[in-house]
Amino acid sequence: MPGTCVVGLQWGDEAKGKIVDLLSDSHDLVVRYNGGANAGHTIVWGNRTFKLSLLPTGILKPNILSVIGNGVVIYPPRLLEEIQQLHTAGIPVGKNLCISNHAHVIFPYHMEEERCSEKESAAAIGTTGRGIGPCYQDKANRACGIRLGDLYYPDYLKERLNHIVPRKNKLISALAECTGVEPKLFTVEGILEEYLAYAEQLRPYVQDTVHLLHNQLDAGKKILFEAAQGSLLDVDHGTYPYVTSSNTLPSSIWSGSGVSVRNVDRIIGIVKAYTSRVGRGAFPTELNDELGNRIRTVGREFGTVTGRPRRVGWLDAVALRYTSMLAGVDEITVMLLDVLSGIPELKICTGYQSGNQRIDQFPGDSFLLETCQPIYETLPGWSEDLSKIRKWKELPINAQKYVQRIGELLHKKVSYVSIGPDREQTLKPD
Ligand code: 2SA
Ligand code: MG
Repeated sequence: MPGTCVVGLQWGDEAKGKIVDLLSDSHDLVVRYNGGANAGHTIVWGNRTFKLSLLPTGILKPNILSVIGNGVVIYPPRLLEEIQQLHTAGIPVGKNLCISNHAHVIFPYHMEEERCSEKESAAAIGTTGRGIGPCYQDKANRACGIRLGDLYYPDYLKERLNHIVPRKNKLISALAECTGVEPKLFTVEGILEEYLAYAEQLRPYVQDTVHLLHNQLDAGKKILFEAAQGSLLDVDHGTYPYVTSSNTLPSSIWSGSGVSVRNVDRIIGIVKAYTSRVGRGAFPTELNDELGNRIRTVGREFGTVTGRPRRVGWLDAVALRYTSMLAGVDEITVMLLDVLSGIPELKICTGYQSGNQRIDQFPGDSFLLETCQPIYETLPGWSEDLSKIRKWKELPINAQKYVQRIGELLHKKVSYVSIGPDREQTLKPD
């Protein structure tokens, strides 16, 4: 039974959560395969709003099995907080949540390592400060990585921490010396006690998710894979080094969940009607003016996790052609179209100028992207409020044309257009 993947085609925050929520009705499982508590999904459910970082979007529905795959990095206190938040709202989390025993664990020393490295450093990436980079670094390095399943073997865990914590304290002190911050150091006993307690609370959910997922596939169940962050933040293909530390493209479904991508026959690329980015790095279509401020305010473009104002700009079709190719998307959805209402003229970047050269292919190097000036195509805007519209044909003709142009530029079918957070504010182009 084939599955589906939902992936953001920009720098994250494309409103993937809304589409995952919609599609989850026709799937049996929702699976996260990358990232950690750096992700932030805002899900509007009836008159309630939930902000989730680690839990898959499917968690609001008890009949859906929500799985956190081995490719995700887990900060246990945050995960427990999210579970508690749902319990308090009357949404129980029980057998509908499974977490891979092979997912790597984020410890407080990871966050401290990141803080001491990022602080006022010229090499800062502008991270979310959630320990994501240092944890993936330890996973690849092997000497200091700890997986969720390891927490259930206290003697082994203690032995590992005896080796890791002194190293981390030295590393943190050295980084702090470079960046001039006051370091915070750790003890094995403190961490051991804290994490053994988390392990007990997480015990009902932790298991071998690889066999679980394959058993579900054998039973004919349908899986929806939910990518975190956006394709331009992919550690291999994104705007390196201003990327996250995981592969955000659907390519990492295989490694991050243990399910072959042969089980995925529909890949949906999520595109925001404009562009946003958080953190440092080149952004050719960025609007550093009043219009940018207006889009940020109307689109509520502030980080779900950190509250940081997001940088905003025009839609970049050069970047989108690159990511839709890399992600192998079959179709796209255009989100937050309503935010552009009232802007007399809209621009779409269709090429770059670098020196006296025109560039039509997205340069996968951040330092080359820095040199690119956008070449724009201008389209007429619309003034109408879109929020009450329920049918594609009722959209102002210029809004329809804007969406159709995005589809044309990417050579992709637009399967949904979103004009607000509610489910009813989702239109299907004819
Ligand atoms: P990290 O923390 O190591 O993954 O940061 C590396 C870069 O990746 C960016 N990044 C993000 N960009 C947009 N949205 C993200 N999630 C949150 C949200 C962000 C927030 O949904 O709003 O609350 O600030 C996210 N996560 C990582 C990050 O900005 C760095 O550029
Ligand atoms: Mg987000």
